[in-house]
Amino acid sequence: MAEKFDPAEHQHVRYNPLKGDWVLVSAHRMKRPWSGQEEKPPEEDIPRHDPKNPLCPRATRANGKVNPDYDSTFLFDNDFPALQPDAPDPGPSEHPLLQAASARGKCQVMCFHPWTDITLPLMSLAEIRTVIDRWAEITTDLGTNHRWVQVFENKGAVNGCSNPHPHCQVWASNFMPNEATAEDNNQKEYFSKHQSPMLVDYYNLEKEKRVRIVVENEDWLVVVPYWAVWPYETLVLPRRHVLRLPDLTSSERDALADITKRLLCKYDNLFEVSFPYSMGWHGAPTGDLTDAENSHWQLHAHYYPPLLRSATVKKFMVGFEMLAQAQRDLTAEQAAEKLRNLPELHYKIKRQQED
Ligand code: H2U
Ligand code: ZN
Repeated sequence: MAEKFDPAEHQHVRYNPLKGDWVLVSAHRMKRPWSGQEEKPPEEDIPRHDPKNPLCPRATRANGKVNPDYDSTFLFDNDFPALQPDAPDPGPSEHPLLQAASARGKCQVMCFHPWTDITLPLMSLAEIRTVIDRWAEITTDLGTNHRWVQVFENKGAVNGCSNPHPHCQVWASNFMPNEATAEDNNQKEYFSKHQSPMLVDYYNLEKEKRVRIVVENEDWLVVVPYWAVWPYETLVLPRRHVLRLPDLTSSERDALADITKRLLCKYDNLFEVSFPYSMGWHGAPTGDLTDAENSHWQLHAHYYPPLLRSATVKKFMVGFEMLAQAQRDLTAEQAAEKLRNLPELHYKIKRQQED
């Protein structure tokens, strides 16, 4: 008789309906020993205020401008923008193999808090709510004349973040980036087949199955998606069908602050370090596409953390992943269970309470 399939033991591929690609799941690989590269754990003794850090209140930035003495969030134009509003057009392509197109846009940076030694999970719910309101405002503002407004946070040195001060970036572009285009096409196709938005159906499915849930409240659900690539990747989904961040109601924003704090405390508690990740929001396109048919879209956030085994061993996306297909070493269900079972009280607060 053939052996019964066990996803935690038997390798298989899973389909990512948002991106339209596949991931190889080979959970038994976690058993192999590791003698490869180890990263430095994140720095613990960051000063609260560093006058030499260009993101701090009153500090001087690279362009010579002095930051205000801000006491909440602080938004400024990136001094080294990858997208500028006025780049000249490359003109018609001379050959189908040498295609270029115009790229215009705007890049901003938003500090979450005046303190350098704080991160989102350690901020109060009111402070996180302010960050959410700013994200929505920036989306509205830059969305008036850009097709795509990408709000993202790059956290942790292991993840390429250049500055420990809590902040996010916003890159707004006159074109749809690749990830946005793939999600747009795939959600559109699903909607035309099923007459229902993909991620609204997915929310309901995960609420019912209950095997990949990390945290939930009345308005939000966080899961390790069935098709996750990064070891502890999560997907943040609203209960209601919502196209973009500015469409969230006040109570949905409060609930988002709650779910964000709970998720990020769990992340930090996993290896008892400030957990590195890249996160970002995806919603319906904006600019001249704002009034297009967008009902196939559902607002969501992705968290892509690179750590795998410990605070110092990350997942390398090299070799087979680069040349063939993404691969993961534990199942989405195993990762969700691990995160779900972690306490929601931040380890630093717990330590303070014990002292
Ligand atoms: P990251 O650590 O996520 O790269 O964010 C820091 C951003 O802040 C980065 O994009 C900008 C950098 O260009 N920055 C300024 O705009 N001015 C400065 O004086 C320092 C950093
Ligand atoms: Zn997405």
